[in-house]
Amino acid sequence: MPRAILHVDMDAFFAAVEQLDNPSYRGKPVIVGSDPKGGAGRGVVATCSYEARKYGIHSALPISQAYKRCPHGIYVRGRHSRYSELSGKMTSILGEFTPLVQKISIDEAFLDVTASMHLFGGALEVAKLLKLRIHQELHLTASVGVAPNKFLAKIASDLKKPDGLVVVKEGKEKEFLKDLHISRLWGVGKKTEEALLNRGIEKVGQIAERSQVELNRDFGKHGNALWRLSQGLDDRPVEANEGRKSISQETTFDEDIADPEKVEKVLFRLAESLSRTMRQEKVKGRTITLKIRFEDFTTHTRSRTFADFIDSTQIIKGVAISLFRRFGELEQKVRLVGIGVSQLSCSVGEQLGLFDQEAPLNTKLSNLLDSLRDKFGEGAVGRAAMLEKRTTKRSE
Ligand code: TTP
Ligand code: MG
Repeated sequence: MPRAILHVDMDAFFAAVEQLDNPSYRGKPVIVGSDPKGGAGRGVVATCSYEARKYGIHSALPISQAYKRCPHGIYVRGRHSRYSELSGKMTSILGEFTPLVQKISIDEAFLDVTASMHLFGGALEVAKLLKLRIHQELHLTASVGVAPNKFLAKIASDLKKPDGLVVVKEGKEKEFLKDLHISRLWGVGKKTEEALLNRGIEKVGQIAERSQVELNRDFGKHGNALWRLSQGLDDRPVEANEGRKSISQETTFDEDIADPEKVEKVLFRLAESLSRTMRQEKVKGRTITLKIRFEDFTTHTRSRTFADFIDSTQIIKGVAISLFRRFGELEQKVRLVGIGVSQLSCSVGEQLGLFDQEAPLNTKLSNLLDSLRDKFGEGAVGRAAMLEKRTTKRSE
């Protein structure tokens, strides 16, 4: 049975949010990124409004270049927590159309509406309705692609931005792709693009005309993939990622512990390790929960929820310790402690890297420690409290 896949992508997302929250920015070139410092600033553009794109400004352009091209633009720094908040609202709206929602970045997601579309009158109707809901409820616009698979839906959503809606009908895949530039093919990087151009192949249709054997000969293991994409074939499923609700780590002590300081040291280590896993898996969460089990097996949890999504070691550690201290004097020995983070959000993946220069010291430090551990092993580095722990151990 043919599938009905939607790809939804918000338009100029960060910049559109800035225009939403600051009415005086509307209709004007708004550039979100690092401080241009009158043209001398370092760092890059995260994104910009469509008004700014007319000046040749785009994501990843050095901010100094952007300033040269449009000195009168409105330059703003990113407000990630606000973007995450709206991203979460977008996900909630999408989830009302199907449980099969795969969020792939802060502002885009795939939906498989094959089973649910009939409730709404078809895939196109779902697309129209969800665009309308996003507009009415978030006061933002999204572009949507509707197609029999993810690959085509993703290309389709990009074709008529902003506020676009493009449908690729089953059976029309090759026709749809024929005149598109090869750079639109997912997975065609600079090298493959160059190799294709060297052979005079510029349009997707020209790949489709070649035989599989020929493509395999010229492009090795990429040959098959190229051929399949040029035919509009892609059978990857939409993998709902909303299933995961929390991430946690816990430790059961070898011997029950009476000393609160020792418990706190273990919480510190758990916070280090949990937050590191979160950064690796690119998840952040809003609720931090401390779990504690006493020697008689009674188990308690205490939580704190934030407005922002977080993965910072320092925050997770600080909250876990303060939740632990709320238990006051320990009347029983502690058997187990754990830290969990829930209300998870999908992260923006690599894109966040563009904010590195602006990243708070904490994030930079966490990332640095992560990479040192990757290189030299878990024991290679530690923060002061951990060193203190080692010293204590040695003197024991
Ligand atoms: P995109 O969807 O790629 O871009 P966009 O929504 O700003 O514009 P478009 O209408 O073309 O979809 O990315 C979503 C957000 O992710 C974007 O608003 C800012 C952030 N981002 C970065 O921080 N750096 C980047 O290089 C890119 C591409 C995006
Ligand atoms: Mg977008």
